[in-house]
Formats: sequence, structure tokens, C-alpha cells
Amino acid sequence: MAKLLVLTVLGIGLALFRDHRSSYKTRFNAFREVKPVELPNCNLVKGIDRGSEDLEILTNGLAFISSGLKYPGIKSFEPDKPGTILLMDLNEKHPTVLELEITGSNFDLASFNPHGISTFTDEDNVVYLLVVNHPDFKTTVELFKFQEEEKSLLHLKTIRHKLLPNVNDIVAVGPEHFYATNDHYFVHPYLRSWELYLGLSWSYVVYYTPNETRVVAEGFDFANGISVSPDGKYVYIAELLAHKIHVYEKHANWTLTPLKSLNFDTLVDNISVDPVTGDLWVGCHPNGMRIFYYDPENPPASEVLRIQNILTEEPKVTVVYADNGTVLQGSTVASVYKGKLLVGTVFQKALYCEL
Ligand SMILES: *[C@@H]1O[C@H](CO)[C@@H](O)[C@H](O)[C@H]1NC(C)=O
Ligand SMILES: *[C@@H]1O[C@H](CO)[C@@H](O)[C@H](O)[C@H]1NC(C)=O
Ligand SMILES: *[C@@H]1O[C@H](CO)[C@@H](O)[C@H](O)[C@H]1NC(C)=O
Ligand SMILES: CC(=O)N[C@H]1CO[C@H](CO)[C@@H](O)[C@@H]1O
Repeated sequence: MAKLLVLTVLGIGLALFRDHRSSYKTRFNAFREVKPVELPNCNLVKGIDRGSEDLEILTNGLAFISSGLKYPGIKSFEPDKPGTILLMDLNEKHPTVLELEITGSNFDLASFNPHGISTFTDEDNVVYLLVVNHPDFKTTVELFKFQEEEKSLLHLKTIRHKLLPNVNDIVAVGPEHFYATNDHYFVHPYLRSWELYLGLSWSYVVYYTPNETRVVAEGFDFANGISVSPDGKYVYIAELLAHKIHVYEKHANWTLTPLKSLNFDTLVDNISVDPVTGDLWVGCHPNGMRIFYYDPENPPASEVLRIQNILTEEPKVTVVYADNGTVLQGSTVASVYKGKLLVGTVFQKALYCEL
């Protein structure tokens, strides 16, 4: 009986390791080396030296960048300095970076730890910026109104919810209306290590409105980037440690149904969608070990993928840029505007290239 029980427990234990989870090193893609792919005219952005973890470019060429993320287990070059939101105007010939002032009486600047960001522009052209924040390693979503004249962000509201415990990224579909990925990263360190190690796929996607909040997709091995197609009909979700991008159909009642998945040989991080062509631009970590265990002698590489025609039988995937970490370390996000590419990183610099 005892033996049977042991065997049953062992059997259940083994059943937990589905194919991609079977090896920790496979999930982290530990053995991958990068072949460089260069672009003709690239420059590191002056004034960004401690990360540009997420960024979003408005259709008018203004780019918002979150900088200074502190994330458990991940390198920070300035761990004692609060994070910031930076602004770049990509219409300028040589765009410079400006730190946006944050106003509003109820906002604590000292603990600002911005992560994923998303914008929403309403019918009166008011731009709202939603920012995933980790003050004291908790999760909130901060709602700001962008004041272009003053070059500032007015804090309107802090959103907390029990279904938003460890948010990574959000995509806004209204000022107080979004989808969010929960990566479970900020749970108890011991549990977290086991989750990362075993791949328990605890991570899920939440639909949030003040009226109603629910889980709309679950069972991910670290859900990361999330984005919506320009026509609003599809939601794209990056599953970091399974090296997959999932396409979901989005219904009028905001539920999601899975449509298809694409496999990659890299850890897919953030997804940005070109509003003109509908192409997906993905910031990737070719080798995840180097991101989670930083060694300046052997830095994390960067890789940017472009995915065209994702809904067709044969999507076209191109490696647009790749670097072994000599120039750019740990790319998380890439976005395009008028033939230019802006690439962000978890904790290092940002690169601006001509395509
Ligand atoms: C919340 O509920 C109210 C009343 O039912 C409705 O008018 C409003 O559109 C809802 N808001 C959202 C964001 O769903
Ligand atoms: C939402 O809409 C879809 C597609 O029309 C439908 O299949 C599903 O049952 C709906 N779900 C809820 C919770 O209303
Ligand atoms: C990265 O590539 C450059 C140029 O090909 C090479 O000089 C350098 O040693 C490589 N660095 C690492 C860490 O592999
Ligand atoms: C917007 C978004 O997906 N942000 C993610 C970009 O990459 C970093 C690094 O892994 C993630 O932690 C962010 O959540």
C-alpha cells in the first residue's frame, strides 16, 4: 500500500512535467548562443542607463518609456533610485530623452517602481498612461493623464485588486479598462523558485474593469507581454518560458478563446503591434539564464523578432536585430515608428535604429 502510494505520488509528480517543462535548462534556453544580426544605423539612446523595460509609441511619434525597474533576482544598476517615466519625440532628427514630472497629491514618488505600461487615447485626444507599479514589491496599476504642454503626468488613481497580485504587463482598452498578465514573480521567494524551476504554469491573464474583474486565460509558464491587434479582434500573449506566442480571439463580451500558438527558440518578452501594418515586434531573451543570473563577463544577449501575417497558415518570422550583449543587454521590447526601431532592455540601455 505504502509502495503504491509512493508510486502514485511519483506518477503525479512526473505528470506535472509536461514536455517543455521537463528541463529547466530548456525552458531557460540555457545553451543558446547568438549570431549577430546588425542594422545599418543604430545608436544607444543618451540618458538611458538603467533600463527601458517597457515602451509605447503613440501614433504621433511620442514614446513613453519606463525606466529603473527593481525586480526580484534581476540586476539593477541603481537599486536605491526610484523609477521614472521618460518621454522621447521620435519626430526629432536626434531625439533626446526627457523625464516626465509626476504630479498629484496621493502619489508616492519614492517607491515608484514602474514595469509594464500602456496608453489609451480617448475621443477627445486625452492620453492616459497606465503603469504597472511595484511599490515595496507589491503590485498596483497607476492611472495617469498625460499633460503634453507641461510635460508631466497627473496621477489620477491607484488600482488594486486581488486578481492582480503580480502584474507584469497590461494592455489598455479604456482608461480604467485593461487586460493584464500575472507572472507570479512577487510571490514568496521559495514558492517562486519552485515555480520557475518546475514550471508550474501558475501564471494567468485578467480582464479588469472597476465593475468586473475575471480571469480570461490561465496555465501559462510565465505570461509576459500582451497586446491587441489594430482591429481589436485578437489578443497576443507571450509565454516567456514556453517560448510561445499565443493568439486569442477576443469576443464582444471580452472573453478570449485560443486560436493558435507559435513556437520560438528564444524567450519571448514584450509584444508591440505596428498600428499601420499589424506586424508584431517582439523583444526577446535568447538565453534566459543570463537574464536571471547576471554576469557582466557573460551578459544577456538581445534579439528582436518581427512577425508578419500571424493569422495566416505561414506567418513570416524575421530576426531583425541580434547582439550577444556587447552593445545591448537583455532586450525586452521593440517598437517601430516611420522606419525607425526603438529597442528597450530590462535594466540596461535603449537602442534606436534605422530599419
Ligand atoms: C460599469 O457598469 C456601468 C453600469 O452597468 C456601465 O454603464 C459601464 O459602462 C460599466 N463600465 C465598464 C468599464 O464596463
Ligand atoms: C462570450 O462570448 C462568446 C462568443 O460569443 C461565447 O461563446 C461565450 O459563452 C460568452 N461568455 C460569457 C461569459 O458571456
Ligand atoms: C560578442 O561578439 C563580439 C563580436 O563578435 C565578440 O568580440 C565578443 O567577444 C562576444 N562577446 C561575448 C560575451 O560572447
Ligand atoms: C510590457 C511588458 O511585457 N513588459 C515586460 C517586458 O519584459 C520584462 C523583462 O522580462 C518583463 O518583466 C516585463 O513585464
